Amino acid sequence: MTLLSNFVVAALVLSAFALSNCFYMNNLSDRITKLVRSVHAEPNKSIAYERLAIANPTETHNKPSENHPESFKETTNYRDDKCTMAPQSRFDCARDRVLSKRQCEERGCCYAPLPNSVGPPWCFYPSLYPGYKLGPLTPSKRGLAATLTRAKPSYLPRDISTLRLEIIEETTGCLHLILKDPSSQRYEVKLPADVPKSRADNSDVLYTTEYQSDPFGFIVRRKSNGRTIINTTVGPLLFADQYLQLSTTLASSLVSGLGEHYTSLLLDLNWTSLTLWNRHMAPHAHANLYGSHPFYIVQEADGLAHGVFLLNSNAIEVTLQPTPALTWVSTGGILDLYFFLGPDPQSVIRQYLQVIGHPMMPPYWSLGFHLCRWGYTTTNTTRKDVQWNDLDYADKQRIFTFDPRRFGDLPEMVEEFHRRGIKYILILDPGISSTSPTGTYPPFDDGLKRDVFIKNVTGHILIGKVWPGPTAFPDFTNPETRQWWEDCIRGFHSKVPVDGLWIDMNEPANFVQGSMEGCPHTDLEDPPYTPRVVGGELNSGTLCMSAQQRQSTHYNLHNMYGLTEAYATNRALTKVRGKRPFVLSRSSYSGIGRFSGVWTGDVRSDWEQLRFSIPAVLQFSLFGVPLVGADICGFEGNTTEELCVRWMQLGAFYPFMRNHNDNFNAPQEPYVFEQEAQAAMRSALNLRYSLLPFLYTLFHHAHTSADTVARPLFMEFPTDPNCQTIDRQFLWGSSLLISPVLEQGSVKLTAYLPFGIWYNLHNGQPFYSKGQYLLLSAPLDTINVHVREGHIIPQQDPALTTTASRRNPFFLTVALSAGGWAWGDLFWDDGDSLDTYKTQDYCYVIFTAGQSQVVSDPLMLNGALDELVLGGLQVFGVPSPPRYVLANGEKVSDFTYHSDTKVLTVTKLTLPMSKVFTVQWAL
Ligand code: MIG
Repeated sequence: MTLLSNFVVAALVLSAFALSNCFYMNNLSDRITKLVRSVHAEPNKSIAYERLAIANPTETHNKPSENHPESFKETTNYRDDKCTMAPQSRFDCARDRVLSKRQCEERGCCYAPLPNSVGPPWCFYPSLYPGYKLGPLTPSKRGLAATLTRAKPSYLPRDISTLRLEIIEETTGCLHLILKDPSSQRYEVKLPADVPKSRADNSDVLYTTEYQSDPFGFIVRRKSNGRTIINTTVGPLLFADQYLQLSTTLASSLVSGLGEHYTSLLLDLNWTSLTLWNRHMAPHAHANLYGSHPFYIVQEADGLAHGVFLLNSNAIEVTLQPTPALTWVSTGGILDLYFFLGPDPQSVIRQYLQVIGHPMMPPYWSLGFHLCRWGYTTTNTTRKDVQWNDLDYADKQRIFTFDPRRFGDLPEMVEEFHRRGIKYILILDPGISSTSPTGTYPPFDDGLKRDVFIKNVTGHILIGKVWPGPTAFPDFTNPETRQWWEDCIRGFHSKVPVDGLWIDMNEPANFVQGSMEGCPHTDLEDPPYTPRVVGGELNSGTLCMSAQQRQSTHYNLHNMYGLTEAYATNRALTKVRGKRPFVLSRSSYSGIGRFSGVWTGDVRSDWEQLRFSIPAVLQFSLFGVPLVGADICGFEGNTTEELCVRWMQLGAFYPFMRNHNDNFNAPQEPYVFEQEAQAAMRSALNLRYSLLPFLYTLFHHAHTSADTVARPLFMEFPTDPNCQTIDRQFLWGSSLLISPVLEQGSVKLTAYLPFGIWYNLHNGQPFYSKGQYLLLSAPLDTINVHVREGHIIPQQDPALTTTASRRNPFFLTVALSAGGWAWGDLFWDDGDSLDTYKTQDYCYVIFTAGQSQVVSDPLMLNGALDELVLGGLQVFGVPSPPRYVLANGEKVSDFTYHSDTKVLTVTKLTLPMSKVFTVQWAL
């Protein structure tokens, strides 16, 4: 089938990280007063804990609270009194190891066995477990600061008894709190490339803060309604060299984030734990996977939301309990916490992305259909169809080479692709073969000379083992490495002009534990506490923790390996090609969306993995990585025809759409299936291609305003309780609702339609929903897509490639609201140039419908749209047959009206897109 044998291509631009609404604090003393005041506010409502301190250090402590006389009762039976909290409110005092009753009590903790060994801990902290004491809060460079001291060290090795607390009001919605060791230079995360700094604005902050002085704890409330967002006084703050711990209550049980894991959109709070430690591991439950995103978002009761980001790249384990509450444990670094007050879910994500960076603008062609597999063993097989090559191309599996026999004409093949408007991408693994005879493999020789590889603790290059055999690993935190990487890419590109790069195995994955020589026995390899990780040890499946990188040890930097490689690759491609880069990474860390898309790794070809690919994609949306998708039809194992059809249908709505298959598996390219299946796949592809202008516009908004592309329903309908949990359906932007079949044998599905009119995109059939579930029919050739009333979707007639599609006439799908109104927009540029938003080389057109007409309003018109026309439109919800239709004032004859569906269709228009146009219908 020809459609599939062609890829995508197109035209223009990447732009700048134009962060909206940046604020700097303009009047620090005002701010400080406000902060201290907020601490004093509402004394009667203040926290019900002993020794509640307010920020003013002269304030007397121990003032009984009228509301909670209980908490101040002096009692001789200290232990018992402090151990009586409900089991679900216990915080584990023995999470680092199993403790006997005696050992538990030696820690000063409570011991109270329960019938079950799973669930609430038996050894738990008493209330007011001794900890740090807060000193006076004083103005600092950026906000307020204080010293925390503890009288006695905690039970942890190398406890740090003095901490510095810093509190910064970054913006009205973002509070930043840092806890670190003032006396030593501990590792702190540096995100590659600066994120434009936020500035505080003048309006009032959305939060109030309160501090408990002894033991130190803090509370963050939502100012508008007093709701507690964070309360860390429920458990101790622990801060030792290799163990940092902080507990907090949660405002509700509706928590999402903390990826990358194989979970539903809402996390399970029933005494579960999630480890963030990048690992080469096929997606399955209870395992740390490829990426780490220490960020969560909580849906509050009334549709408001907040988020929390712990900027820390060490191994992190998060424990969730039904209290509801959460405990962060990190094995190093500092506690660098951001609180985002929203107040709505999309604002939370915007605030998070102000800290980690907005996503890149992808090239237009990268939104087309990608076809790939491991096992296209020659250029001849690749030529059949594909646009990607896996490891097969490389000579002895070494990157930056190609096999002279099987891939000898790779350069010609790529040229040929380019002539046909097809793009070409290939895989790069970071491991650099270290055993080729000197002089035969420049990437290694040159890398040695330039000192770009990660070293072991004795200062020699660390050698691990990956596909090519023994390999060295580039240290992308070193600027020289990034230059060397760019040089390698430039050299290879001069022979094989790849259009994008696929960076795999960058957790980094290693087939031996640590290194070929093992690892030294140190506290880094075997810390006092190892979070629950696949393989049991931090260095399983990766490098030694003691390995040396420019910025720090691998122990601290491990989770950032993929991010730093993505940064280097993005930068290199930009320089080498001078066009908008496309990078796809497996491993990820907060902020990677600025440089790269992500795929969800080695999913199995089965129905469960199909279903869980939706929450996986949606979570990456929350993490600022909108360009994401799962391997369509599944990677591991053989697919079935039905599964592959359903997966192509859902995959047509992954922001990143790629069919990819494991080596030796049965083929799953669309053309291998029966006619009926092919037809279903073709129609899904046509649908996606017709929607590319809309999808591209959504990416523009993600890039410039940190909007989400694939969007959870709760984000768009936060006050609808039915939307809180939905992760079998999702939206594109705010207007397209996608309801795929996720079960074998099903030809219908129950889908939720939020309140309002939803039009079936295929035929305009309206459904007036009260906010209800509906049984939708979904034969094998159908994916249900609904357009939300009040929206206009810009589309184009689909063609075989994105390049060809982009030249076709546009058409508009106009979904009228009950009152007859609708709105939509289009961002358009050449699809491939750098920074078009910054350089203003783009077009931006707004479409409005109302009073029986659709009008375009081109707000920005720089190139690109010049030759293009509006070829037609379909208007959903036109109450009665129009007597005539006028385009720019002239009568048109090519229109039809269906009275059963109330759809008006106008065709054969040729209205220039670069001019204002009007289409009217007379009722
Ligand atoms: O050890 O390059 O997730 O997409 O096809 C497997 C071969 C290495 C893992 C990737 C997969 C890719 C495969 N790679």
